[in-house]
Amino acid sequence: MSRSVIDLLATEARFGAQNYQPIGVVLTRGEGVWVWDTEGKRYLDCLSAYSAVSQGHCHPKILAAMVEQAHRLTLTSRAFHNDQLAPFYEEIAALTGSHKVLPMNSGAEAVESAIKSVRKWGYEVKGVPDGQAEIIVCANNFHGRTLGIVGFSTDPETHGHFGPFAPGFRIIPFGDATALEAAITPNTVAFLVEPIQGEAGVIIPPSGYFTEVRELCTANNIMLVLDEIQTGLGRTGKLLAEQHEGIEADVTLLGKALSGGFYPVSAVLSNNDVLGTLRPGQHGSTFGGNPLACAVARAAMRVLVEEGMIENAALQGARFLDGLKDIRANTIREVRGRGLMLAVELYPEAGPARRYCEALQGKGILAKDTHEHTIRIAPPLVLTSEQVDWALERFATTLTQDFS
Ligand code: IF1
Repeated sequence: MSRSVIDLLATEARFGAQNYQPIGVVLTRGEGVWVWDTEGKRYLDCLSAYSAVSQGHCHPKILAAMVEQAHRLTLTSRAFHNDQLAPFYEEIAALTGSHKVLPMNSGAEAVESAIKSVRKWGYEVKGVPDGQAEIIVCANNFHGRTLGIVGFSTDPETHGHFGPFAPGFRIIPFGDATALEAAITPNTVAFLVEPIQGEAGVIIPPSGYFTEVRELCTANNIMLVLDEIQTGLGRTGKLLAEQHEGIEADVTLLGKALSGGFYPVSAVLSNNDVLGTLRPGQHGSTFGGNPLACAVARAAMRVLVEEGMIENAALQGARFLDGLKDIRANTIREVRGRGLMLAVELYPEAGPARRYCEALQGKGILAKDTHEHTIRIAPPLVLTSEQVDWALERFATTLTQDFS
């Protein structure tokens, strides 16, 4: 007999580091937009593992590619070549219009690798004095959990008691091009920013912001590094969120959906200059660029395009956003979103967002609160109109529910 939910939760609590506080559901199976708990109850997944499962749970073509590759060859290290790396480079470069690719595993590793690369570019190409490179970042950023990254987080939960931290970062408000201009010095090598701030609560910058950012970066010879780990690969209804403003980053970071949720795969994409500064022995990863990761990522990118998931994200995202905006509830302060990256911000008086997420769980929807008062909605990009309408009915009844 399988173990009870109570037993599983108690065992997790006993042995595990308590760095998460999950909603009380134990999942055991997934298919497309749906997941099932150990008791057989079905839920619409409105988190998609923080946008990593954009292609839908257990996508059959990604699964087939993974199994096929796992039977053949999984890991060689980069000490030797493997026959999946070249096609992976070729396909990701063609898809994104990039010149150079650095394969890593987690999103945070891609961010760290970008920081190292733009600093090196700053010293070797731009001519910044050694050890003086500055990188500009935004308040309320979220770029991952490693020490280099949490050191420039403005969220006390994220960086508190983890110091001391590395210097070399300047923090400016998000969405304010004037602040960027004022923060630039001759030693600035890069501006690292999310196109839409995810963890901050799906914060969309004012229109025209990234056009100005692009101009400032170009005028001052600064690398624009866009962290598209969450926004990239169709999530916002375009392949890359930068396309909403018709700009191009110098360095683009991808992760999460790059593997469709099967395996941690991330990548730094750049123009020739930035990644071009890395020489043998100066950076690496045991698992980065391994044949299993490459085969999985190739399939994940292929199905995203072939099955029209990017267009579908735009279409269903608009339907979902309109539907949320139509909900008349005095709990709702604001509804935001682009593509299938959506958020409902509640009035503080409505109580914690987690309570609403738990109520949604009861109705067969899994969503995640962020920052006390915001419900984040990010379903797989394979969602249908019927499923959007099904979800909207449940959001409407939950958001108008009286919890007092
Ligand atoms: C956690 C949020 C999502 C990211 C961006 C890099 C990374 C992430 C823009 C690092 C990761 C995650 C990780 C997860 C919570 C989460 C998240 F709530 F923080 F905002 F997705 F919505 N850049 N995001 O969003 O990627 O190293 O994790 O692969 O609990 O830390 P990673």
